Amino acid sequence: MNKDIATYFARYDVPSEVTSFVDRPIGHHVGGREIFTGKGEIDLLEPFTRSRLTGIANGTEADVDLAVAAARSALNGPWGRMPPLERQRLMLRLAEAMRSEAVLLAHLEAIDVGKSISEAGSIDVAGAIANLEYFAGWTSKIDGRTTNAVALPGETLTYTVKEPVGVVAAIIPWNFPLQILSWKLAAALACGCTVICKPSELTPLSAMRVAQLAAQVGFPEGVVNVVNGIGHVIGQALAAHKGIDKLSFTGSTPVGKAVGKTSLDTVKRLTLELGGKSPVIVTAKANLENAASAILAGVFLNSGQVCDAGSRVYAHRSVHAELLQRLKAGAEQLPIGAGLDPASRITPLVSSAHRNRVLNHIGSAISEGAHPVTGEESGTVDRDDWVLRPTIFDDCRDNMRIFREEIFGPVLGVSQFDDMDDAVDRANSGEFGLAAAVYSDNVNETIRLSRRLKAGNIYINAHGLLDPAMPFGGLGASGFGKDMGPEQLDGFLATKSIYVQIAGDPPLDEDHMEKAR
Ligand code: TXE
Repeated sequence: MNKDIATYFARYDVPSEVTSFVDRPIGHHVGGREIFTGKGEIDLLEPFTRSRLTGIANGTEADVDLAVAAARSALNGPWGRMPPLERQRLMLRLAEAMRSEAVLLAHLEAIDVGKSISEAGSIDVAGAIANLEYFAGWTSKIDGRTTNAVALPGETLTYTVKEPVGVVAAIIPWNFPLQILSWKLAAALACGCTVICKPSELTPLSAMRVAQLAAQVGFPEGVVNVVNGIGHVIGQALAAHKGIDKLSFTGSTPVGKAVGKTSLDTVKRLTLELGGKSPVIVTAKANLENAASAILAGVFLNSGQVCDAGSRVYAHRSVHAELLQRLKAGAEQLPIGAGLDPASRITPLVSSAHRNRVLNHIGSAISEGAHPVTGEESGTVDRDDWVLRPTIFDDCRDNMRIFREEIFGPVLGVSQFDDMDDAVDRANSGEFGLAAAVYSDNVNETIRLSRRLKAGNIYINAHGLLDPAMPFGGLGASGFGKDMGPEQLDGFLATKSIYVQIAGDPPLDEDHMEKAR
């Protein structure tokens, strides 16, 4: 093991099972076991030390073919024939296995993404388990319907059945690898599909562990597969593959569009959960103490690497100054440090390239005339690490990049408004529609605003709440289709309409037809 990693692990008493999990090459998980194929290895870096953690298999199209064959044969074999209640039991067993390995999984997220281990445990691991448990309950409740035909002559029986859509590819981003994996995996398994996951090449560890646990608790081989490798190789191969029936993607809007176009060539079902630039309206009637702390949590969680981050605040002129002062004070108190330090809230960004991308956005905000309030105010840092301090700009205008583009880092923009209609128009401007938040103690005002804001998820006096029973997904350039909630199930099901003509039915005579008219 690399010396820097060993020292880092020793400083935070990292359990031996974590060390043994990463102190070896990481392959793919196909057909119920780990395989080491592909073109060599990709270096996996730990974001706090910026040192090599391990190497992961650099998969090729041939590995995707292997995974598709394994997933198809499981679908046509034991998994396809398994009664729903048995599927439910397996899913619950997987959730239980994850619960008993919660410490390992939280460590894997913290060293892979660089995120706070406290958040990894309370949000990522807990959320992934809850999601599996919720969807396990759905396995036994997926029904078609019997309908009365309304225009057919004679006597018929008409009904629908819901079948698994087939082999599902899940392309997962690096910000919440375990949780977003669970969003796709749980619903797909509940519907009886088989799954090929492609984690981000930056963060493959937790997906590999979940696939191993699935094999250990008894999932038939080929039901849960993981193929590792570079996004534009493995992701594109999955999107183009004829043997895949459905693709569920979470990631950036440009890559989502490319993946979507490719997957249409083989007419796949598609879900796209893409970027956002979520507005936050703070009205004159807001409780500012609550608003400031929820806004800070909503934008600086996971060091700002959150798709529904509330990153552009519109504050009513009467509350703007006090809100800004509270945001500044709160941001400056957020503990900065290593992901493995349980006290840290702001931790390194996922990669050097991403840190530079975020810094570039900060530089643009400055050159476009936004007013720096706190954080990386100069737009340049002379440190080599990948940590950026929570940064706030005031006087942002809607045409600035900071108010138009997803930054995906610890950067918050603030602006003022006088007129509510104007605030709503400004909040609704832009291409995205993932989330929006409203802060007000006036219930009528919050309901009215929730109706007028264009976003898939609306938060009132809070930000970023997620529940397995609630669908998550966006409008506009934020994508389409839902993760979680019963709404997600349809994305993994094919509906078949069955018509039965009941034999011996006398043909309708003219008299009959006349009466019917
Ligand atoms: O995302 P990508 P990146 C946004 C965020 C961030 C920016 C860039 O703004 O700054 O995207 O991040 C796989 N065909 N979000 O470049 O590339 C990739 O391996 C098929 C928002 O890391 O979209 C990974 O598994 N797949 C977002 C996944 O796509 C491809 C979360 C997402 O990576 C591919 C992540 C290709 N050509 C980034 N290229 C959110 N909304 O949650 C890459 N991938």
